[in-house]
Amino acid sequence: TQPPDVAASAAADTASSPFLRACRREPVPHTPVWFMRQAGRSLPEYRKAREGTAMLESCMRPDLVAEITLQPVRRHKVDAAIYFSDIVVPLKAIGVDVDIKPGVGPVVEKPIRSRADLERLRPLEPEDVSYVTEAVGILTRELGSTPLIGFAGAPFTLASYLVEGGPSKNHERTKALMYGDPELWAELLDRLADITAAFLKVQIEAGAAAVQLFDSWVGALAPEDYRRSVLPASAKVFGAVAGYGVPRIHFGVGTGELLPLMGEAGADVVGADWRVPVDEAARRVGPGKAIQGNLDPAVLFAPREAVERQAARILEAARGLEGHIFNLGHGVLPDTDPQALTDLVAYVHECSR
Ligand code: 1CP
Repeated sequence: TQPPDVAASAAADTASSPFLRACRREPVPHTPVWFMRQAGRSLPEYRKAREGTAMLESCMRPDLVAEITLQPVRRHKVDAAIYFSDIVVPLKAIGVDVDIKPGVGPVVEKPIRSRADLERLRPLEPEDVSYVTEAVGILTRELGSTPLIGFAGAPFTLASYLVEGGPSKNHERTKALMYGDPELWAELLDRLADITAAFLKVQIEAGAAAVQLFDSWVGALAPEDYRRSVLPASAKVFGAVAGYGVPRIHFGVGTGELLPLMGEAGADVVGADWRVPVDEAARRVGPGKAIQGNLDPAVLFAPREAVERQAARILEAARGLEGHIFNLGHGVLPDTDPQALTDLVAYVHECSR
C-alpha cells in the first residue's frame, strides 16, 4: 500500500480531470471519453500480455492487471482507466466454483437455486482480494491525473450467472426463482449486495476515483419487477459506498424503461445504451445526474466518416446537458479495429472543445 500523502496527492491530481468534473456536472474543457471493455480482446498488446494465462488467473496478478488496465490509456488517450477484472472475481474470491471459459464467459459448476445453496455465498473480506488492493495501488501511482474507475457486477446480473450456471439469453431460471420464491430471491440479492459493496469498498479505499455498477442484463425486466425485486439490493450497494464521495455510475443494456429507477437506486451518473438518445435519457433520469453513453459499438465497423457522423449526433444531443461522459452503448466488440477507437477519442475531444 502507498503512503497516505501519495494517495492524497494522486486524488488531488485526478479531482480536476475532465472525467470527474463531468461526473460532478461541472464545466469541462472537452467531453471526457472512455470505453466499456476498452482493455481486452480488441488490442494485440492485450492478447500478447494474456498469452498462456487463464482469464481469472490474470485478474489475480497485480502486475498483469496494471499492465492491461494501462494499455488502452496509452494507446487511445482515453480520459479514464477501467480496472481490469471481471464481475465474477469477487464470487471466485469467496470460493464459488466459477470459471471463465474462453468464447463462452462465466460458468458456475453448481448453480445456486435453493436456500441451502445460499450458504456458499459468504461475506467478502478485504483479505480475499488483496491482489486488488495491490493492483489499484500500482495503478493510481502510474496513472497520474487519469482517474481509475473501479467496478462490480450488480446483484441481478451476478444472480443471473449464479442461478443459470452461465450466460443466458432468456434468464428463465433466474426469473423462475424471482417470481416463484420472492423471499429466497430477496435473500440472494441481499447477500450479493453485501459482497458487491465490500468489493467496491476495497477498490475505493485503494484509490479508485469512481465506481461503475454493471447491471448488464437487468434490461430483461419490466419496471415494476425492477422496483420490487432488484432496486432494494442495488440501492444497498450504492448506499454502502455513498460516504466516500466518489462518483457512482450505473449501467445496463436495454434499460430505456428502467433509467429513472436506476437513477433512483442511487447513481450519480446513469449509463444509457444506443437505443435511447442521451438527451431523452437525461429527461428520463431527471435532474441532478450526469449521463454516460452511448455510441452503438457496431458503428465502429463503419468507415471513419460514418463513425464521426454518429458521434457528432450524440455530442449534439448532449449539448444542453449538465454532465456528459462519452462512451459506447455497451462494451467494445472483440473484432473492433483499435485505430477506430483511437480516432474516435481524438474526434470527441476535438469536436467538444
Ligand atoms: O475494459 C475492460 O475490458 C475491463 C474488463 C472487464 C469488464 C469491465 C472484463 C474482462 N469483464 C468486465 C465486466 C463484465 N463481465 C460484464 C459487465 C460488462 C458488460 O456488460 O460487458 C459482464 C456481463 C461480464 C461477464 C462476462 N465475462 C462475459 C459475458 C458473457 C455473457 O453473458 O454473454 C464474458 C465473455 C466474460 C469474460 C471476459 N471478461 C473480461 C474479458 C477480457 C473477458 C474475455 C475472456 C478471455 O479473454 O478469455
